[in-house]
Amino acid sequence: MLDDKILTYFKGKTGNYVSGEDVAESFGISRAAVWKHIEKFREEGYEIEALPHLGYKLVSAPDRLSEMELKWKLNTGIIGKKIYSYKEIDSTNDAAYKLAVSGAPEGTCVVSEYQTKGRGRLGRKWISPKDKGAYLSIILRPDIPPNEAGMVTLFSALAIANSIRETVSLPAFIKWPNDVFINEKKVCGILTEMNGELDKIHFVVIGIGININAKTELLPEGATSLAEEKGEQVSRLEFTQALLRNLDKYYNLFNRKSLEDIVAEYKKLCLVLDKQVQIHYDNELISGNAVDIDKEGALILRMDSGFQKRVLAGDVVMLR
Ligand code: BT5
Repeated sequence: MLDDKILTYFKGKTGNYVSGEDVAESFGISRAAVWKHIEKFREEGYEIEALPHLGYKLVSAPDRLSEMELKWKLNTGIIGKKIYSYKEIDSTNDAAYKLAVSGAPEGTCVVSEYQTKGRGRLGRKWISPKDKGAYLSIILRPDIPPNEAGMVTLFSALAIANSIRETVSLPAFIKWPNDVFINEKKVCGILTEMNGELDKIHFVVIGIGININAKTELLPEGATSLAEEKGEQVSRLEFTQALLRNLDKYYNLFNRKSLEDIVAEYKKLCLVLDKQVQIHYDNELISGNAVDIDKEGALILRMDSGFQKRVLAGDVVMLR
């Protein structure tokens, strides 16, 4: 789109004046047309100064998860090569799933500022306050059998926890398998959905919902946001870019079969290990000590009977 091309041009010259004539010439449009684009960018929240003899200067960009801003200096290998960004959508997972069915390449990312039907696991809802979080889904096409897909959720959780630690220096931990917690409150959830056959995956959609600047009043009980824990606003753009880069890094490790390394890192941040837990699994309530996580991402429970059980997914309640 011409809008994005012009913005990219301005971003490359952030802080410097660019003459209207230069922009007009570069894009083969009139100076009046340049002015119209500038007005539109301002409406979207870009701060642009205009001086009669000097031209235009981009001063600052809004904290929006637009395709252009997200891709700016992203430098990932696979994740986010193609980004579809929306102001509002029903569910980014539904949109990504449809794109994947119609052949979208792996790494394709759907991101939205708001979701009207954000989903959790097992038909639960994901509350998605407008312009306050990041709601995104990524398509992957790993060459693995379905029983290895659990690791996708695990490395995604690790990418999220590390992005939080790197960008806002908060103590993020993972509640196996798919929740990220800060100070015992849920800040992020992951919904991994798969399409495939018995022995082969066609694609996986990783859905990530993270509370960034939402006040706790907008969130369900027991939830928090990065801003609430940090005590200040957090750049959604910076965080989401860091997340895409970390997902790219861990997906590479996963493809190189460095599963032991991923699990070792995961275990350091995992809240449930060495704890007595209860898990709803296959319509059953089982309890025991969480003793390990294996290289397929399964939780190993030592039951009270002494028998060990491998659990692939479930809702964990920590007892002590
Ligand atoms: C999850 O499910 O935690 C996975 C959530 C995935 C959401 C993303 S957003 C982008 C993509 N598109 C979608 O439609 N979904 C994905 P689960 O473990 O089932 O947890 C759901 C439970 O978390 C709910 O029943 C609430 O108790 C709680 N919850 C809902 N919204 C929340 C929020 N914003 N923050 C923290 N907890 C929340």
